[in-house]
Amino acid sequence: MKSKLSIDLAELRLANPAMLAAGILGMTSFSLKRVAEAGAGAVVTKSVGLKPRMGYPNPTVTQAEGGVLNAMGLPNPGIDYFAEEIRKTKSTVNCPVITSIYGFSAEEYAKIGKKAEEAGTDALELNVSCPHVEKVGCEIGQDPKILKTIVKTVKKNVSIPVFVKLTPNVTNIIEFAKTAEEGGADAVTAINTVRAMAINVETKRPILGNKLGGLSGPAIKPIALRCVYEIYPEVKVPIIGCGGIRSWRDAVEFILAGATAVQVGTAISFEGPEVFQSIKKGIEAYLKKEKHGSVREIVGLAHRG
Ligand code: RRO
Repeated sequence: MKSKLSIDLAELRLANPAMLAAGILGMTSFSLKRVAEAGAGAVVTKSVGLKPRMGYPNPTVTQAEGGVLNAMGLPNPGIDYFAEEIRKTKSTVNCPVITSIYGFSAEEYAKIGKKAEEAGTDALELNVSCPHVEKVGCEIGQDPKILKTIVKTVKKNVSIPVFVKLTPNVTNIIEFAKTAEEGGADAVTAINTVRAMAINVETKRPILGNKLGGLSGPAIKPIALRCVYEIYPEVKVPIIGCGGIRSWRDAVEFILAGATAVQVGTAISFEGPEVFQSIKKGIEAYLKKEKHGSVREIVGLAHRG
């Protein structure tokens, strides 16, 4: 039975629209289970590649005004090891499990996607938008031709839904949302972090080990919201809003802008997984107060003339 909070995302049914964003607490089945038990409607893993990868030297994270700057550099144990974590997660959580994947070629994306599918993941989220890793992140998400090839190749090789996480570090994000849809994407996630940096005035050097990183948190919320609002009238596939969401009010803003679901990331570092309960309860109270029958009913309402 459909509840007021439940939503359909591609072929997935989520009990509520607040999902765990990739990159936060998504590396082990233990932490994914913790987030699912806290009330997330779905969980997305940390991005995983074909081979294990160390990531960048420290510092990899620093605070910024209104947010967090990171340059982790895609640290991950590789899909062969991670497949076991996917299996364990699937056997212990009762919400959809989405595996975030990255690769250095279309074939690599497809290979990783197939392995994740075999391990039982419910959907893939293609990370084509890491703002600071050469030849894999934005370089893919900023090139429509490569982006389309990757989405098409993955779609040909798996039968589970494929989401594409878009970068805001482009002039016109609509073009990339449309490209992902043309390639066969079942949903788009908007947005990954905003390319950014911080400098220590005493050492007179960039703070992050990698110098450049990605900004997340409340500081990017208006940018992410604008991206969702711009994409909504241009594509038919559902949009997953991501960027600075930390309260039910933020979540509702994204849904009114056109998001079917939202992802919560940085807020968890500050408030813990309990943030999912307050978002869920807040959306429910909002629907009641505004006399709306369901979340589905308010998707994109901010576009009314
Ligand atoms: O690992 C990272 O440094 C990272 C990734 Br994969 C990403 O997609 N976005 C981000 O801000 N950092």
